[in-house]
Amino acid sequence: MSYPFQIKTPEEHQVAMQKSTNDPEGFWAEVASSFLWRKRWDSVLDWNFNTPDIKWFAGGKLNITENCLDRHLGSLGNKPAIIWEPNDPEEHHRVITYRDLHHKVVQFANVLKNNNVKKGDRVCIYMGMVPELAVAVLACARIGAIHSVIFGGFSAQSIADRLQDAQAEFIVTCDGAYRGNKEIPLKSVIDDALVQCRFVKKVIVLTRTRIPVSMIKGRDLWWEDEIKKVETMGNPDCPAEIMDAEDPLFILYTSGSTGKPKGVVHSCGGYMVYTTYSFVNVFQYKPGDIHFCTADVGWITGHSYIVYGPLCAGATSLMFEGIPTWPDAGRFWDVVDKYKVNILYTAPTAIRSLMSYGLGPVNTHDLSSLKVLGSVGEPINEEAWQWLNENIGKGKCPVVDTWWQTETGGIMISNMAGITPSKPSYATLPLPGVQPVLVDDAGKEIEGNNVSGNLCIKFPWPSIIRTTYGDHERCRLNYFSTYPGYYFTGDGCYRDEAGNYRITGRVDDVLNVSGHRIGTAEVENAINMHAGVIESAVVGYPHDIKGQGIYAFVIYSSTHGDENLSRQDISQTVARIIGAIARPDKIQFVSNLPKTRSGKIMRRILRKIAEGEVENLGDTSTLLDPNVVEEIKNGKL
Ligand code: 7RM
Repeated sequence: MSYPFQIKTPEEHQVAMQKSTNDPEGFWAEVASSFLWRKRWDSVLDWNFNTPDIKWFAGGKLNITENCLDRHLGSLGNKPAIIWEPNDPEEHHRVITYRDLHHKVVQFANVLKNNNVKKGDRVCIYMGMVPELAVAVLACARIGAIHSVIFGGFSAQSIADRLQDAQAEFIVTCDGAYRGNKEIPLKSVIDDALVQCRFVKKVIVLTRTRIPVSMIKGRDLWWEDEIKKVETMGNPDCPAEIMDAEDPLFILYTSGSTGKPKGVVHSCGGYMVYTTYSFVNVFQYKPGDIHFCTADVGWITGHSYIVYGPLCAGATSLMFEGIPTWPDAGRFWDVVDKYKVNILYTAPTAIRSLMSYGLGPVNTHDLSSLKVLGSVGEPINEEAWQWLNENIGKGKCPVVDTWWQTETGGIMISNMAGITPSKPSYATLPLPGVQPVLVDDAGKEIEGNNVSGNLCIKFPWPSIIRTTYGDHERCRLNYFSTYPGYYFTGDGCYRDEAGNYRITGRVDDVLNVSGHRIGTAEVENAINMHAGVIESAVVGYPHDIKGQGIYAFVIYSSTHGDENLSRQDISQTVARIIGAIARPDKIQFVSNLPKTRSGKIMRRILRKIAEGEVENLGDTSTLLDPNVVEEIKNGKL
């Protein structure tokens, strides 16, 4: 596999940057030409950010799985597509070649068809990090069904909300999942969700942990039995459904500033082109390299840089079922050593957590295969950046700090490994075809360097969000109306003297906890479900490992009784309603919340208090009752 669009020198980078701004359509048409299209597009780009209405490669026809699988069979059939490392290092790993993967995807696509899944139907996938998760994703794409992967850490209630929003009638899950020393009963969580979702017709269950499950007659089916059925049917093929470039490929739910997660919709053509382009260029993937992205496929990073980007590029993608700290804090380095990993793409929170174990677990492994290190999910602090660079990369591996979002589909701002310079704590420069701008609160573009502002993008790129599922107006309001004419990211940003971008964090009510996006309103809603809670306000505060921690101020009805038990009850409620990832780190009981005369909670003040900044609270003149603040300050945890 060669990549005609791979940038190999700083000069080629210059050329690409210029061409992509002067002639974006010509630029992307050229990139797109090296993919497999059943019919070439009629027009490269039609767009209007106001409605918004964005079409890339309109009239083009393709199937992304033919690009990920079929077109590689000739040259890469026997090459590993997925290497799977199980949670338990004692269990056998698996190597799945492109031929194997093609076969499995075709088989499972036929299983879906046998169960009456049709093009455009929504299929919810709630599985652990097993190869069959990638198979299920690709099988949906094969037949044109829209997958909605839900991270295995979400609760039954979160699943039910997402099933309802997408009206998903089909589910693919596992009996259970292994994560470190824990076993998660996935099917049982699904069963709880389905009490509220009677419209679900079929649940296909893969065996992984053999934890006991309840299988409901007529609804629940074993993956293995369904595969046997298609095997006896004889026809091993499943021709790829020919999709329009703009047909939806998947929905992925993500948190915003409201209480309800949004179903971000990505389309087939543009997403394919952009994830592959960014994968090959940012990581400088070379044929034969082993790419290890430590994310879960339940997040966008896993969609784009474990499954679609690498597979479209004919790469070898390493999929890891476990966690960085089990059975010990050397697990990542063990995996790197075992498979001679060349590219390691991980998150600052994982790095910070591993840093705290010292160099013992690092130095007992051979990391000399590493060529490129990558970071994603949240700002990487300079200390973590240096640690990664020195102790993991031994000063020889470029570190790419990749800024992007669920909504952007692929990496937007990042250095390119070995091609453009890095700068610790800076994502640095936009990729070719990406046009970032900083705007002030009035929506006016801030020109020049050494400036800060709200990060917007002023021109479409192929994998931009197309809509929020079932509610296009919400997409417009969320991303395209704050600063008319621009896509607004929700992030604050600084641009240095050389034009490098440094993302400073969210400017809306979205938290980033261990690289996971969580809306403060979502957590508040969950806390308020608890019977004893009258009102709550949630803010983020700096956390050494998680990046941000969740701080909840709660007005509680019965202040008698054990406060710690009440805290645990509230925490349990949040885990039930959202999932364990949203459990508050701190819960402070208060008798009042700081409000303006019009009744709005002054989060700015709470944020300051949670950060430990109790002296300088800024302007408090609009406060209804200043005494409230004093009380909260005195009770700070
Ligand atoms: C890929 C992903 C998106 C939010 C985004 C930022 C933050 C992500 C970086 C970063 C600083 C980075 N998608 N973010 N990457 N901040 N530097 N390199 O994380 O939708 O889950 O989150 O994450 O705030 O808006 S996401």
